[in-house]
Amino acid sequence: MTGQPGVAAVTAGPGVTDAVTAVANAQRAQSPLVLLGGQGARLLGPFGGQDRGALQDMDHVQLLRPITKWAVSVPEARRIPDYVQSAFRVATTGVPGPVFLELPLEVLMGGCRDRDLVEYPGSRSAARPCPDPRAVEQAAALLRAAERPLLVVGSQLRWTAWPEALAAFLEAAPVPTFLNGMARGWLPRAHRCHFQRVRSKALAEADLVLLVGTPPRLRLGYGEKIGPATKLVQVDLDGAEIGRNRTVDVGIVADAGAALLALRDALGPAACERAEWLRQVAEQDAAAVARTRAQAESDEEPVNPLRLCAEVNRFVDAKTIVIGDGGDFVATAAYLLDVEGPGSWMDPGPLGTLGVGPGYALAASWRGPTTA
Ligand SMILES: Cc1ncc(C[n+]2csc(CCOP(=O)(O)OP(=O)(O)O)c2C)c(N)n1
Repeated sequence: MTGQPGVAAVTAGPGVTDAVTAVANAQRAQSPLVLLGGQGARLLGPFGGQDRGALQDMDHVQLLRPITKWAVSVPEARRIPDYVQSAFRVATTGVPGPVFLELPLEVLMGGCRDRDLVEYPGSRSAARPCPDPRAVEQAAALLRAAERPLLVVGSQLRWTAWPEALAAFLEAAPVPTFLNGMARGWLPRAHRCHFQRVRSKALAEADLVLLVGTPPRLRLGYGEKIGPATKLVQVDLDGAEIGRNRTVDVGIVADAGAALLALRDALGPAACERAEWLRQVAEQDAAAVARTRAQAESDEEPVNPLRLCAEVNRFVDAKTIVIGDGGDFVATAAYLLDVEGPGSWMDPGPLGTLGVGPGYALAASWRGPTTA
């Protein structure tokens, strides 16, 4: 909610195992999280010792390693600041994600002299990965040549240092745009380029797709919803994601906002207005809304989910944070609710964990200044 890493502290053994689903959810959602876990005494003594059957003793690091960017046991008290700094650096650098720090009993209780503490001021850089200019030029050339370009922006936009980039890009290149995941709400519903209903049809009809901060996975039919002859420009924070599931014509490794601004600048005054194509998608979207109008106004019982969402939507404004927790219902709500602003939409994410709602609601109630 704040744009800063979440922090949780849990007891050894069952505390750590109870946190596993949440950590896995954060990993798939690319959310920064620092999990601090207890651990019994590693050294022989009155509190036991490693592998001697102490209460709550288990190998946490091995359990957490596949679902974190980094899982480690802090070896000595004087290095706690050093490891905590590294935990935050790893959680927030590149693709954000969860980190696990185990703190064994003697590390927590042993203490050390202040002058022995190891720490490094300035241990994190706020710099964001910016795109390779050659790739930007290639993408701009494709965009200039395209007759039916389409923009799909996903969750990585949440972490951009340039929150104004999406609107700025669309000023220069007003192309039909669909938002998913944590990018929902970043354009007002009434924005002339913003559509919600006909993504699959638009993907099939476009001759160029700009996929920004969202991989071609399940929601995009693993790339198959994009027509076979369609050109694809993919922007991702993680270069290893580019080309997954579908051939890519240009790959750009970068912060989503930085890439959009660089593309806008590369387009220059040769604006990419495609009025006829924009009108076509707008008409299809309006027709899709009209097709569901009867359900959105239906009095049937049990209540139609579209009707429920239409009623809830009357209470959604720029201050509302909507939390979707469920299966099909989340998809219905995503179609119908006019959320507005960064962080105004939260859903279970790619791991699809039911039950995230109460935790998300707690976070939403503590919402601090939004940094993105
Ligand atoms: C913790 C967890 N348990 C089980 C599932 C599997 N699952 C996915 S959707 C679903 C049904 C959800 O029903 P509901 O919350 O009523 O939402 P609906 O799909 O009916 O809108 C289940 C059990 C899951 N994703 N997460």
